[in-house]
Parts: sequence; C-alpha cells; structure tokens
Amino acid sequence: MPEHTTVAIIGGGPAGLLLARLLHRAGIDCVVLESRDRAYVEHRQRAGILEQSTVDVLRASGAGERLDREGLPHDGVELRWAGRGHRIDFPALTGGRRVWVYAQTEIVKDLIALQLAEGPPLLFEAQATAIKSLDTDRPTVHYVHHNTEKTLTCDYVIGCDGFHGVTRQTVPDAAITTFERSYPFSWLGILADVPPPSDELIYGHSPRGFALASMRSRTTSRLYLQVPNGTDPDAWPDERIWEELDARLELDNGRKLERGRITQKSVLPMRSFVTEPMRYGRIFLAGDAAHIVPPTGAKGLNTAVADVVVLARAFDRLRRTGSTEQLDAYSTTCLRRVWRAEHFSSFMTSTLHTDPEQSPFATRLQIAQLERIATSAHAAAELAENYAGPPIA
Ligand code: RFL
Ligand code: PHB
Repeated sequence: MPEHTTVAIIGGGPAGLLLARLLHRAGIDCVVLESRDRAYVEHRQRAGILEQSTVDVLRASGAGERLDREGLPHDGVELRWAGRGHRIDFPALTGGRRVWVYAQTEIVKDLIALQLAEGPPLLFEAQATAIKSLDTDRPTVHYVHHNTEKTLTCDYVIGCDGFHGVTRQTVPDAAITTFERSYPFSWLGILADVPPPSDELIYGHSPRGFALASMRSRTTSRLYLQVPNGTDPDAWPDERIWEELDARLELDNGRKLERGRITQKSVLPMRSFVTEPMRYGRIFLAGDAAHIVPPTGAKGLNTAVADVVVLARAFDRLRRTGSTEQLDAYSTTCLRRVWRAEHFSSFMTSTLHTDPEQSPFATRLQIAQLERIATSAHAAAELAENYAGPPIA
C-alpha cells in the first residue's frame, strides 16, 4: 500500500469506485479507502434506475459487460392516480433516450471485481478519520485499517464518502453553504421474490399515500410505500404491505399484485440537500457527500456518476496539459445538473406524495398537475427529459 498517491478517494460506493476506474484508465494513480467490508458494500440495497448517460459511462469504462447482459432497458413509466394509468413514452418524447433497470448493488460488484483484478488499490475496512494539512499542496488522510492508524499523503482528496462521511465535515463551515429540505414522510421499501406487476415502473398517487412498483429483475420486485417518519418496519407485516400496495396502486380491472416471499424490508428517510461549492482547495466532494435527493425521481446514483465523470475529465486534462481550468470549473459545472436533479426530485416527490397535513385544495392541485402531464405533450416531455436525464456536460 503506497504512502503517497495523486488522488486519495474516500469512500468505495458507486462514486468512489467509478472515479477510481476512470482515473486508472486515464493513467492517474489513486487509492480508494472504504470503511465497510466488501460484503456489506456489495449488498447494500439502494438505487435501481440508470439514465442512458450512466449506462454509456459504465460501458466506456469497461464495466458494462454484465449490465448489457442482465440490465433491462425501459422505454417508459406509468403514472397512476384515481384508478387509472398514463404511460410516459421516453424515446418518443426525448428523441430516443431511455433508462435501464440494473441495481446499484450489481454496479458496485462489477466495479469492485474490476478494481481488485486490475487496480488501483482498494482497501476495505479502512475508515478515514481526519484530513490534515488541508491548506497545503500535500493534504494527508488519516485512516484506521484493521485497528491500525495509518496516513496517506496525496495531491488531491475526493470525498465520495456519502452523506454521513468525514470529508464534508472536514471543510471549515465558513467555506461552504448548505441548502436543505426534509420531508414529513419516509419510504418503506421491500424486496420480494415475485415478478413485477408490469414490465415498466408504476408510480402511484393515492390519498392513502404514494406507492411505487419497481423491480430488480423479471422475477424480483422492489416495492415502496410512503409511511410516516419514524415508522418501524416491523409494524408492517407482509399481509399489510401487499394490501396497502393494492389499495394505493389500484391496478386496472381490480387486478391484484402477485404476492411472494419478502426478503428485505427497511424504512428510508427522505431529504434534499446541496453543498456549495463542492470544493475546498484540494478537497473535492462528489455524489451523496455533496448532495442528496429524495428517491422519487431516481436521480441520486445518476447524479453521483455525472460528478465523477466531470472530475475524471478534469484530472485527465490536468495530467495532459497542466491546466487546472476544468478542475476549477468542477463545482459550477456539476451544480447545474445537481440543481436540475434537485428540482425534478422535489417536483416528483411533492406531486406524488400525500403530506400528513395536506389540504383538499393541495390534493386537487396534484391531480391537476397529473392531468396536465396526461394531456399535454409538452408537460409529458418535461417529465420524460428529466427522468431519462441530460447528456453529461
Ligand atoms: P454512497 O453509496 O453512500 O457511498 C459512500 C461510501 O463511503 C463509505 N464511507 C467511508 N469510507 C471511508 N472512510 C469514511 N470515513 C467513510 N464514510 C463513509 C461508505 O461506507 C460508502 O461505501 O455514496 P455515493 O458513492 O455518492 O453513491 C450515491 C448513491 O449511493 C445514492 O445517491 C443513491 O443510492 C441514493 N439512494 C437511492 N437513489 C435512487 O435513485 N433510488 C433509490 O431507491 C435509492 N435508495 C438511496 C436509497 C440512498 C440511501 N441512503 C444513502 C441512505 C436508499 C438508501 C438507504
Ligand atoms: C428502485 O428501483 O429502487 C427505484 C426506482 C425508481 C425510483 C426510486 C427507486 O424513483
């Protein structure tokens, strides 16, 4: 394990692993420190929808082989409210863009396997505890690996350590501004050994609360229900979950969801959060370390991928020309896409969820918005463009 590297990457989630892959292919040396063990990181159940640009990046980085075999291309989603559905056709509304179902767990497995086989160094159970000498051109990452304290000096530190990571906390408060919104509800998410009710995702608005039917494969469903903050998943026995999904999704002709074994159940809080700028000197923040969205628009993972693509290009430019111009523009470049994702995720969340305090007037406004999407190609195209995502700037 080297004691010095060009780029120290803190966090081996999708952002850190993909950044390492892109830097390695550009001939830039780096090291990834990940606090958890490999099994934990590979099985953490999270996002499932990839924008076209995310798929393109994974393919170009050599990590697209299994994605091409097992990923499911999706050309639309269904919005349902008041017992009827409206399909949003992505390619027709966006000039050919689509999304893919391929779980974050699988991307992480693919990237870890490649990195362990080809490099650069990836250390599990290596928890960064502090970053020192922040204001010099040789920052030092202090970390604990298997109970031993170690240091890694570097030219740059990239915080890919998620919302609760150490990197953002290292930056002096006065140097960054944060913007935040919390929501008065959470999602109960389940994984079930049962085929999804439809070939495409179903986003359901209901006065009982939001419901989402997603999938991990043709035989595994990923289903979500809006629940109050602080909900104990054990308060939701399997039978209650299936009944509530049926009541909220109201499938056509009274059709019920096929029921099957539930293999995972958890409650996820929802938050919107942005850090500006996404940089302090030689410290850069990427992915969830810099910004969080509520999951309703499926933007979290895709925005993290866009960040590290911009960063990898900037380091490549620095290596080839000595120019820091792109690195200096990193935060501004990324924040444009970040705020678009924040707006869309917030829009999807507020259009589809029922606030515990919601007035009948606000519910009518939500229905008016959904009707507008169903009857205006402009409104539908706005949703489709955001969902399928723009090319990476
Ligand atoms: P990650 O995936 O959180 O990875 C950060 C990594 O950093 C490690 N780490 C440290 N390593 C070393 N030293 C330290 N001091 C460290 N502190 C932390 C962590 O162990 C972890 O491995 O961030 P990244 O790479 O930026 O990726 C972002 C995505 O994971 C995230 O945007 C999405 O998963 C968000 N998200 C979802 N997005 C969706 O689009 N659809 C979903 O259904 C969805 N579900 C979720 C989610 C995020 C969740 N979190 C973060 C609470 C469900 C959950 C539970
Ligand atoms: C998922 O499959 O986990 C998923 C899909 C779409 C979303 C959020 C989560 O908007």
